[in-house]
Amino acid sequence: MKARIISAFRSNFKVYFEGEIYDVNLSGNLRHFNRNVIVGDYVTFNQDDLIISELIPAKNLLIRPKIANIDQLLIIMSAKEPDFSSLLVETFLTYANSIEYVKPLVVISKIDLVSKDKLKEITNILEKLAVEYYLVNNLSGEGVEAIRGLLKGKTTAMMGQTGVGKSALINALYPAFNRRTGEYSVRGGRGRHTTREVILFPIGEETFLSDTPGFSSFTLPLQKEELPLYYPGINKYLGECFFNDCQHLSEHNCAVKEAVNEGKLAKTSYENYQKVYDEVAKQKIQY
Ligand SMILES: Nc1nc2c(ncn2[C@@H]2O[C@H](COP(=O)(O)OP(=O)(O)OP(=O)(O)O)[C@@H](O)[C@H]2O)c(=O)[nH]1
Ligand SMILES: [Mg+2]
Ligand SMILES: [Zn+2]
Repeated sequence: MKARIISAFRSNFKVYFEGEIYDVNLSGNLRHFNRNVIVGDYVTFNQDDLIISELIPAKNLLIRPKIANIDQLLIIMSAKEPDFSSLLVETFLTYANSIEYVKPLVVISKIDLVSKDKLKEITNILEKLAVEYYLVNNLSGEGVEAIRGLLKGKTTAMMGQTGVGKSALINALYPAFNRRTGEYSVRGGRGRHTTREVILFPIGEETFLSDTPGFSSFTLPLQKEELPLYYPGINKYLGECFFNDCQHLSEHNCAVKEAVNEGKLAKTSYENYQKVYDEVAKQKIQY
């Protein structure tokens, strides 16, 4: 029977199958599987002995958050606490763009904590990146219905720093799940994460929503040469520069640099790109 892994904690797996949740184990012969079974995977399991016998190849697989077979990624970024960071949104979008069959959407949370002007500043950046975005206040519920409308028939995961309100958004959408949320702390950093495990909630026919742990830092599992393909706002100039493999750095006749000069691409986005490029170029260990 084809079931879906909705929780994977150590060697305890829960699968969802036709409206029921089962605690299942992996088959003793782990060599069946060429990788770890993770949340979102489809597996074959036997209802009599509750053993997973087969891992069905996934259409996509994210490393962080660790989840398989998603259709959409909600990139959650708060307007404040923690502060909005265009560098981080662009980094997360780059990651999402690098994964096949995933549609990235940006959700700006905590819009109640900033002025209208500050919010305008944020939305201006997102508009120049030509990304689909939504604005929410998870505490009042403002903007949350628009998110609900996106979920039907899809598997949606969340991605974002710790404390941006991923779990709070789930509570705003589905109070019954009663997710634990954490106080925002300026100290932030490691050890302050409230959600610790990826979990997938079945919320309707073929519809799943995932809560995920946040990060305090994120390294792109990409090579520098891949950035021009995936970096938001920049990837659309692919093939328009003088050099076919233009990295948009010191090359002449570069369409990206022209776009910056013409105001079509935000200067900050281009500067972020350069920063991310340098960082990715420096990193030795790849996932
Ligand atoms: N004012 C305001 N506070 C919010 C909003 N969304 C979340 N919060 C608060 O922000 C804090 C962190 O929210 P969480 O939902 O725990 O954040 P998270 O992204 O799940 O964090 P991790 O699980 O650590 O990754 C909590 O105190 C929430 O009540 C919002 O839209 N407005
Ligand atoms: Mg959480
Ligand atoms: Zn270029």
